[in-house]
Amino acid sequence: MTLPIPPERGVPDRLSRWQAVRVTDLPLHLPGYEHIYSGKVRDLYAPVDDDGALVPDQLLLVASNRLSAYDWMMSPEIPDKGAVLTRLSLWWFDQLSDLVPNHVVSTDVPAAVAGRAVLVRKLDMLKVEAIARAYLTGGGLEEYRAAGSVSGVVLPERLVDGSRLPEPVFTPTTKAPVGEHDLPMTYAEVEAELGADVAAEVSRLTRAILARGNEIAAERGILIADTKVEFGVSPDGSGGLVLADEVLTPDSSRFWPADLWEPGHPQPSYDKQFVRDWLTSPESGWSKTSGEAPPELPAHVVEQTRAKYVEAYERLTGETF
Ligand code: PZK
Repeated sequence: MTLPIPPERGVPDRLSRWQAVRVTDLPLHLPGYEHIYSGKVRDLYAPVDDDGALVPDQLLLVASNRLSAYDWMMSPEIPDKGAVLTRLSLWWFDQLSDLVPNHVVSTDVPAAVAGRAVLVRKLDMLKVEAIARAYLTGGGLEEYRAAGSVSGVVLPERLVDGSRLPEPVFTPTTKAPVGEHDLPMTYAEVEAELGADVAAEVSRLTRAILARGNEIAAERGILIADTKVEFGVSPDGSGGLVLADEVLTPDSSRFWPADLWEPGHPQPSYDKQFVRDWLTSPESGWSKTSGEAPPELPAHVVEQTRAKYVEAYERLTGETF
Protein backbone atom coordinates (compact mmCIF):
# COMPACT_ATOMS: atom_id res chain seq x y z
CA MET A 1 0.00 0.00 0.00
CA THR A 2 1.34 3.45 -0.84
CA LEU A 3 0.29 6.74 0.70
CA PRO A 4 1.75 10.22 0.54
CA ILE A 5 3.51 11.29 3.73
CA PRO A 6 1.64 14.01 5.65
CA PRO A 7 3.79 17.15 5.39
CA GLU A 8 2.89 18.16 8.96
CA ARG A 9 5.07 15.28 10.14
CA GLY A 10 8.10 17.10 8.83
CA VAL A 11 8.75 15.29 5.58
CA PRO A 12 9.39 17.55 2.58
CA ASP A 13 6.59 17.77 0.01
CA ARG A 14 8.79 16.44 -2.76
CA LEU A 15 8.72 13.08 -1.03
CA SER A 16 5.21 12.66 -2.41
CA ARG A 17 6.76 11.73 -5.77
CA TRP A 18 8.31 8.68 -4.12
CA GLN A 19 5.40 6.51 -5.09
CA ALA A 20 6.50 3.47 -3.15
CA VAL A 21 7.29 4.97 0.26
CA ARG A 22 5.06 2.90 2.49
CA VAL A 23 2.90 3.55 5.51
CA THR A 24 5.46 1.75 7.68
CA ASP A 25 8.06 4.39 6.69
CA LEU A 26 6.23 7.18 8.50
CA PRO A 27 8.52 8.73 11.08
CA LEU A 28 8.63 6.54 14.17
CA HIS A 29 7.51 7.71 17.58
CA LEU A 30 10.74 7.23 19.47
CA PRO A 31 10.55 7.88 23.22
CA GLY A 32 12.83 10.81 24.04
CA TYR A 33 13.21 11.93 20.43
CA GLU A 34 11.45 14.25 18.00
CA HIS A 35 11.49 13.60 14.26
CA ILE A 36 13.03 16.56 12.45
CA TYR A 37 13.81 15.48 8.90
CA SER A 38 13.80 12.58 6.46
CA GLY A 39 16.05 12.07 3.47
CA LYS A 40 15.53 9.37 0.87
CA VAL A 41 16.96 6.57 2.97
CA ARG A 42 17.72 8.06 6.38
CA ASP A 43 15.83 9.91 9.09
CA LEU A 44 17.01 12.50 11.59
CA TYR A 45 15.65 12.90 15.10
CA ALA A 46 16.56 15.33 17.89
CA PRO A 47 16.83 14.14 21.48
CA VAL A 48 14.55 15.89 23.97
CA ASP A 49 15.39 16.23 27.66
CA ASP A 50 13.10 15.42 30.62
CA ASP A 51 11.48 18.87 30.37
CA GLY A 52 10.68 18.29 26.70
CA ALA A 53 13.34 20.75 25.51
CA LEU A 54 15.45 19.84 22.46
CA VAL A 55 18.99 18.76 23.33
CA PRO A 56 20.96 21.34 21.33
CA ASP A 57 24.17 19.46 20.63
CA GLN A 58 23.09 15.97 19.48
CA LEU A 59 21.11 14.24 16.74
CA LEU A 60 19.90 10.69 16.17
CA LEU A 61 20.76 9.44 12.68
CA VAL A 62 18.54 6.50 11.68
CA ALA A 63 19.26 4.35 8.62
CA SER A 64 16.09 2.96 7.07
CA ASN A 65 15.65 -0.22 5.05
CA ARG A 66 14.51 1.83 2.05
CA LEU A 67 16.15 1.29 -1.35
CA SER A 68 15.99 3.52 -4.41
CA ALA A 69 16.64 2.50 -8.01
CA TYR A 70 16.19 4.54 -11.19
CA ASP A 71 15.11 7.42 -8.91
CA TRP A 72 12.18 5.49 -7.45
CA MET A 73 11.77 4.14 -3.95
CA MET A 74 11.31 0.39 -4.05
CA SER A 75 8.74 -1.58 -2.16
CA PRO A 76 9.02 -3.72 -0.15
CA GLU A 77 12.01 -2.61 1.92
CA ILE A 78 15.25 -4.61 2.20
CA PRO A 79 15.35 -6.33 5.61
CA ASP A 80 18.43 -5.41 7.69
CA LYS A 81 19.72 -2.89 5.14
CA GLY A 82 19.76 -0.06 7.69
CA ALA A 83 21.55 -2.17 10.30
CA VAL A 84 24.14 -3.49 7.83
CA LEU A 85 24.95 0.00 6.57
CA THR A 86 25.08 1.45 10.08
CA ARG A 87 27.52 -1.23 11.24
CA LEU A 88 29.60 -0.81 8.09
CA SER A 89 29.75 2.94 8.55
CA LEU A 90 30.79 2.57 12.21
CA TRP A 91 33.53 0.14 11.16
CA TRP A 92 34.81 2.59 8.53
CA PHE A 93 34.84 5.46 11.05
CA ASP A 94 37.29 3.31 13.07
CA GLN A 95 39.42 2.55 10.00
CA LEU A 96 39.59 6.28 9.23
CA SER A 97 40.05 7.61 12.76
CA ASP A 98 43.73 8.44 12.21
CA LEU A 99 42.77 10.59 9.19
CA VAL A 100 39.79 12.52 10.57
CA PRO A 101 37.63 12.71 13.72
CA ASN A 102 33.96 11.72 13.35
CA HIS A 103 30.60 12.70 14.80
CA VAL A 104 29.73 9.44 16.56
CA VAL A 105 28.71 9.79 20.21
CA SER A 106 26.98 6.52 21.07
CA THR A 107 25.13 3.50 19.70
CA ASP A 108 22.88 3.42 22.77
CA VAL A 109 19.63 4.19 20.96
CA PRO A 110 15.89 3.44 21.36
CA ALA A 111 14.96 -0.23 20.99
CA ALA A 112 12.79 0.48 17.93
CA VAL A 113 15.90 1.49 15.94
CA ALA A 114 18.52 -0.61 17.73
CA GLY A 115 21.39 -1.50 15.42
CA ARG A 116 20.44 1.01 12.74
CA ALA A 117 20.80 4.31 14.54
CA VAL A 118 23.67 6.34 15.92
CA LEU A 119 23.63 9.27 18.32
CA VAL A 120 25.89 11.95 16.84
CA ARG A 121 27.34 15.38 17.62
CA LYS A 122 25.27 18.10 16.02
CA LEU A 123 27.60 20.02 13.73
CA ASP A 124 27.41 22.99 11.43
CA MET A 125 27.43 21.11 8.14
CA LEU A 126 29.44 22.40 5.19
CA LYS A 127 27.22 23.34 2.24
CA VAL A 128 29.19 21.19 -0.18
CA GLU A 129 28.81 17.52 -1.13
CA ALA A 130 32.38 16.25 -0.87
CA ILE A 131 32.82 13.64 -3.61
CA ALA A 132 35.95 11.85 -4.74
CA ARG A 133 36.31 9.51 -7.72
CA ALA A 134 38.85 6.69 -8.03
CA TYR A 135 37.30 5.16 -11.17
CA LEU A 136 35.69 6.98 -14.08
CA THR A 137 31.92 6.57 -14.60
CA GLY A 138 28.64 8.47 -14.44
CA GLY A 139 28.84 12.24 -14.43
CA GLY A 140 32.65 12.19 -14.25
CA LEU A 141 32.82 10.13 -17.45
CA GLU A 142 30.47 12.54 -19.23
CA GLU A 143 32.61 15.49 -18.24
CA TYR A 144 35.79 13.66 -19.31
CA ARG A 145 34.31 12.85 -22.73
CA ALA A 146 33.32 16.48 -23.24
CA ALA A 147 36.41 18.18 -21.79
CA GLY A 148 39.17 15.63 -21.07
CA SER A 149 39.03 16.61 -17.41
CA VAL A 150 36.86 16.17 -14.32
CA SER A 151 36.29 19.11 -11.99
CA GLY A 152 39.15 20.90 -13.70
CA VAL A 153 41.65 18.03 -13.24
CA VAL A 154 43.14 17.06 -16.61
CA LEU A 155 43.15 13.27 -17.05
CA PRO A 156 45.12 10.93 -19.33
CA GLU A 157 43.75 10.28 -22.83
CA ARG A 158 41.71 7.22 -23.89
CA LEU A 159 40.11 6.51 -20.52
CA VAL A 160 36.82 4.59 -20.77
CA ASP A 161 33.81 3.82 -18.56
CA GLY A 162 35.25 2.08 -15.49
CA SER A 163 38.90 3.11 -15.95
CA ARG A 164 40.91 3.51 -12.77
CA LEU A 165 42.15 7.07 -12.32
CA PRO A 166 45.84 7.68 -11.56
CA GLU A 167 44.74 8.98 -8.15
CA PRO A 168 41.40 9.99 -6.58
CA VAL A 169 40.00 13.27 -7.90
CA PHE A 170 37.86 15.68 -5.84
CA THR A 171 34.56 16.35 -7.72
CA PRO A 172 32.36 18.40 -5.39
CA THR A 173 28.68 19.18 -5.96
CA THR A 174 26.03 21.42 -4.49
CA LYS A 175 23.62 20.04 -1.89
CA ALA A 176 20.28 20.08 -3.68
CA PRO A 177 16.99 19.76 -1.76
CA VAL A 178 15.49 16.25 -1.45
CA GLY A 179 14.12 15.05 -4.79
CA GLU A 180 16.39 17.34 -6.82
CA HIS A 181 19.75 16.46 -8.28
CA ASP A 182 23.03 17.91 -7.06
CA LEU A 183 25.01 20.02 -9.54
CA PRO A 184 28.80 19.98 -10.11
CA MET A 185 30.76 22.77 -8.38
CA THR A 186 34.07 24.10 -9.61
CA TYR A 187 36.90 24.14 -7.10
CA ALA A 188 36.77 27.96 -7.21
CA GLU A 189 33.10 27.80 -6.17
CA VAL A 190 34.02 25.56 -3.24
CA GLU A 191 36.72 28.02 -2.20
CA ALA A 192 34.21 30.87 -2.42
CA GLU A 193 31.78 28.91 -0.23
CA LEU A 194 34.22 27.58 2.38
CA GLY A 195 37.33 29.71 2.11
CA ALA A 196 40.55 28.48 0.51
CA ASP A 197 41.95 26.74 3.59
CA VAL A 198 38.81 24.72 4.43
CA ALA A 199 38.29 23.88 0.73
CA ALA A 200 41.82 22.47 0.49
CA GLU A 201 41.28 20.39 3.63
CA VAL A 202 37.92 19.06 2.40
CA SER A 203 39.52 18.07 -0.91
CA ARG A 204 42.55 16.43 0.75
CA LEU A 205 40.47 14.50 3.30
CA THR A 206 37.83 13.35 0.81
CA ARG A 207 40.52 11.94 -1.49
CA ALA A 208 42.39 10.38 1.44
CA ILE A 209 39.20 8.67 2.69
CA LEU A 210 38.54 7.13 -0.74
CA ALA A 211 42.19 6.09 -1.14
CA ARG A 212 42.17 4.40 2.29
CA GLY A 213 38.79 2.82 1.51
CA ASN A 214 40.14 1.30 -1.70
CA GLU A 215 43.38 0.08 -0.07
CA ILE A 216 41.25 -1.92 2.36
CA ALA A 217 38.41 -2.93 0.01
CA ALA A 218 40.53 -4.06 -2.96
CA GLU A 219 42.10 -6.86 -0.89
CA ARG A 220 38.55 -7.99 -0.11
CA GLY A 221 37.13 -8.11 -3.63
CA ILE A 222 35.37 -4.74 -3.72
CA LEU A 223 36.23 -1.62 -5.72
CA ILE A 224 34.91 1.73 -4.50
CA ALA A 225 34.48 3.76 -7.67
CA ASP A 226 33.52 6.99 -5.94
CA THR A 227 32.15 8.24 -2.66
CA LYS A 228 30.30 11.14 -1.12
CA VAL A 229 31.18 12.27 2.38
CA GLU A 230 29.85 15.06 4.54
CA PHE A 231 31.87 17.25 6.86
CA GLY A 232 30.83 19.56 9.65
CA VAL A 233 32.50 21.78 12.17
CA SER A 234 31.79 22.24 15.84
CA PRO A 235 29.24 25.06 16.32
CA ASP A 236 31.51 26.66 18.95
CA GLY A 237 34.15 27.16 16.25
CA SER A 238 36.69 24.93 17.99
CA GLY A 239 38.59 22.21 16.18
CA GLY A 240 38.79 21.27 12.53
CA LEU A 241 36.66 19.27 10.14
CA VAL A 242 34.58 16.41 11.53
CA LEU A 243 33.43 13.51 9.33
CA ALA A 244 29.64 13.17 9.63
CA ASP A 245 26.74 11.21 8.16
CA GLU A 246 27.51 7.68 6.92
CA VAL A 247 30.79 6.77 5.28
CA LEU A 248 31.85 4.35 2.51
CA THR A 249 28.56 2.49 2.37
CA PRO A 250 26.92 1.27 -0.85
CA ASP A 251 24.41 4.15 -0.46
CA SER A 252 27.11 6.83 -0.34
CA SER A 253 29.48 5.16 -2.79
CA ARG A 254 29.55 3.04 -5.93
CA PHE A 255 30.71 -0.44 -4.89
CA TRP A 256 31.78 -2.74 -7.73
CA PRO A 257 32.62 -6.45 -7.53
CA ALA A 258 36.39 -6.53 -8.27
CA ASP A 259 36.23 -9.88 -10.10
CA LEU A 260 33.79 -8.47 -12.68
CA TRP A 261 35.68 -5.19 -13.23
CA GLU A 262 36.17 -4.69 -16.96
CA PRO A 263 36.73 -1.12 -18.15
CA GLY A 264 34.91 -0.23 -21.39
CA HIS A 265 31.30 -0.52 -20.29
CA PRO A 266 29.11 0.24 -17.26
CA GLN A 267 30.11 -1.96 -14.30
CA PRO A 268 27.55 -4.04 -12.40
CA SER A 269 26.59 -2.54 -9.04
CA TYR A 270 27.58 -4.61 -6.00
CA ASP A 271 24.29 -4.04 -4.20
CA LYS A 272 21.65 -2.91 -6.70
CA GLN A 273 22.31 -5.18 -9.67
CA PHE A 274 19.62 -7.75 -8.88
CA VAL A 275 17.06 -4.95 -8.54
CA ARG A 276 18.11 -3.22 -11.75
CA ASP A 277 18.27 -6.48 -13.71
CA TRP A 278 14.79 -7.49 -12.58
CA LEU A 279 13.26 -4.03 -13.16
CA THR A 280 14.63 -3.90 -16.72
CA SER A 281 13.72 -7.53 -17.51
CA PRO A 282 10.49 -8.58 -19.23
CA GLU A 283 9.37 -10.29 -16.00
CA SER A 284 8.82 -6.94 -14.26
CA GLY A 285 6.65 -5.58 -17.07
CA TRP A 286 8.02 -2.11 -16.23
CA SER A 287 9.82 0.47 -18.35
CA LYS A 288 12.09 3.00 -16.67
CA THR A 289 10.99 5.63 -19.21
CA SER A 290 7.25 5.06 -18.59
CA GLY A 291 6.98 7.55 -15.73
CA GLU A 292 4.99 4.89 -13.88
CA ALA A 293 5.87 3.65 -10.41
CA PRO A 294 7.80 0.36 -10.59
CA PRO A 295 6.05 -2.83 -9.44
CA GLU A 296 6.65 -4.50 -6.07
CA LEU A 297 9.95 -6.37 -5.94
CA PRO A 298 9.51 -10.15 -5.81
CA ALA A 299 10.75 -11.94 -2.68
CA HIS A 300 13.74 -13.50 -4.44
CA VAL A 301 15.04 -10.09 -5.56
CA VAL A 302 14.61 -8.68 -2.04
CA GLU A 303 16.48 -11.65 -0.56
CA GLN A 304 19.33 -11.55 -3.13
CA THR A 305 19.73 -7.83 -2.47
CA ARG A 306 19.77 -8.27 1.30
CA ALA A 307 22.42 -10.96 0.81
CA LYS A 308 24.63 -8.55 -1.18
CA TYR A 309 24.57 -5.96 1.61
CA VAL A 310 25.45 -8.65 4.17
CA GLU A 311 28.17 -10.00 1.86
CA ALA A 312 29.74 -6.55 1.43
CA TYR A 313 29.73 -6.05 5.22
CA GLU A 314 31.24 -9.45 5.90
CA ARG A 315 33.88 -9.22 3.17
CA LEU A 316 35.02 -5.75 4.18
CA THR A 317 35.01 -6.18 7.95
CA GLY A 318 35.81 -9.90 8.15
CA GLU A 319 33.01 -10.09 10.74
CA THR A 320 29.75 -12.06 10.58
CA PHE A 321 26.69 -9.81 10.37
C1 PZK B 1 23.00 16.31 9.11
N1 PZK B 1 22.21 15.41 7.27
C2 PZK B 1 21.94 14.53 6.17
C3 PZK B 1 21.14 12.47 7.25
C4 PZK B 1 18.55 12.99 6.69
C5 PZK B 1 19.53 13.88 6.30
N2 PZK B 1 26.26 15.44 12.75
C6 PZK B 1 25.35 16.22 12.10
N3 PZK B 1 25.09 17.44 12.56
C7 PZK B 1 24.20 18.23 11.96
N4 PZK B 1 23.53 17.84 10.87
C8 PZK B 1 23.74 16.65 10.32
C9 PZK B 1 24.66 15.77 10.94
C10 PZK B 1 24.94 14.46 10.42
N5 PZK B 1 25.14 13.43 9.99
C11 PZK B 1 23.11 15.26 8.26
N6 PZK B 1 21.53 16.50 7.46
C12 PZK B 1 21.99 17.09 8.58
C13 PZK B 1 20.85 13.60 6.57
C14 PZK B 1 20.15 11.60 7.64
C15 PZK B 1 18.84 11.85 7.34
F1 PZK B 1 17.28 13.24 6.47
